[in-house]
Amino acid sequence: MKKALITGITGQDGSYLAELLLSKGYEVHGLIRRSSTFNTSRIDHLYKDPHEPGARMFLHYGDLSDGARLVTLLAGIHPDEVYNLAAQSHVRVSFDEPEHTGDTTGIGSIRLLEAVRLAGIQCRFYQASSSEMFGASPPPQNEDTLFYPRSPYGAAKVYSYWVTRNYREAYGLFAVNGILFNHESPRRGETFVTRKITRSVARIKAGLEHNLYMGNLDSVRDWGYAPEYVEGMWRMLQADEPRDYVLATGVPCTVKEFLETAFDHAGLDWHDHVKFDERYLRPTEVDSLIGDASHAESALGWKAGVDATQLARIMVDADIAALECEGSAWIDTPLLPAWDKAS
Ligand code: NAP
Ligand code: F7E
Repeated sequence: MKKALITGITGQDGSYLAELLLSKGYEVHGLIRRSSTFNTSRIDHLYKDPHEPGARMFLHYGDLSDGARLVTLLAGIHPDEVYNLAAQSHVRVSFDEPEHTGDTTGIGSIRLLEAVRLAGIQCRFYQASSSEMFGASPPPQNEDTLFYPRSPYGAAKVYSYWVTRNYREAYGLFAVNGILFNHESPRRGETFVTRKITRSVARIKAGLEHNLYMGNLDSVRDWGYAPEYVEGMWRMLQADEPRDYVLATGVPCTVKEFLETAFDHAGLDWHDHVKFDERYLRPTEVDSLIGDASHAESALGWKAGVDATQLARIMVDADIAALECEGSAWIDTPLLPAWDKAS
């Protein structure tokens, strides 16, 4: 049985990747942060008491800021594959917390790579690189496009990209960068724009809210469906040679177009509900990200199947269903926590 370690297992991608690897017969180990409330809601459905026979998912406390812990974990688990998905992943928040973002999204990766080296294990390593690294470089972007990050988050990801390549070249580690364009799902964090929109559509439809406050509606993104992207991550680690790959749909969509599709799908007109709030603008914006994933298609046989229009409908349906299921306890909670004004 193959063993995998996933950092960021409690996040959107970590939860789908854990599902995929369990379905393929892996033993899955996940790094989770200690928090004062439960933070495992995305993976609770996968969890079995480890005392029971057949349990194949094991969670370990740890943090990318704690290098010694990473060494002891790797030495204890001896994984065949390590997926480094943990990060402070919110671009707007990275302007508020640039040092923390550098420490986790950037230096965290070299702590993990160094832990692999110090633990002396043979494993394959996946680094969650991002289209945000391309920043101001014009589209279409592929593996050869110059990096021009436009945020502390993008800059931290560029650092992680290069140390991953360096460990491949310096130590012969099978280490790859998946350069993933935006990918979303009903499990997307509530402060990323797609989920913010679809969650709000559900609440407006239910009569719980009237207005949605947004920033820049003109930026162009290439939005795909997260479950398909974790399949691409896995394929990168099964390849014969370590290589970096872009995963994207190649289909551009503005924030405004996503809004329009999501509101239309619920029979609403976004013009009646969407208001501008400058606090959602970023000091520097990434105007246009449109990926060219042809290398992933030819070498890995990976191709995105769901585009932004289908995605918006999937997410609106899921948020409407969640609202109907969860009843009044959930309905009474505000759209965003009162302290979360940045995203
Ligand atoms: P996400 O939902 O924000 O999940 C981030 C995960 O990292 C969570 O499990 C979080 O734990 C964990 N984490 C944060 N700081 C940590 C730390 N210091 N130590 C250990 N764990 C920590 O992100 P995602 O959308 O799944 O994305 C996965 C990865 O891909 C991230 O590295 C992201 O930057 C990158 N990426 C994402 C996209 C996208 O469109 N989704 C595109 C390109 C690249 P808690 O649950 O405790 O907060
Ligand atoms: O913003 C605009 C905003 O926060 C998308 C992360 O997964 O993908 C993600 O980063 C666009 C931006 O994602 C609001 O200005 C307008 O142009 O959903 P987002 P992101 O910044 O593209 C990359 C690939 C990653 O790697 C990251 O980890 O939407 N926008 N109004 C808004 N964005 C937010 N969040 N909230 C608004 O109200």
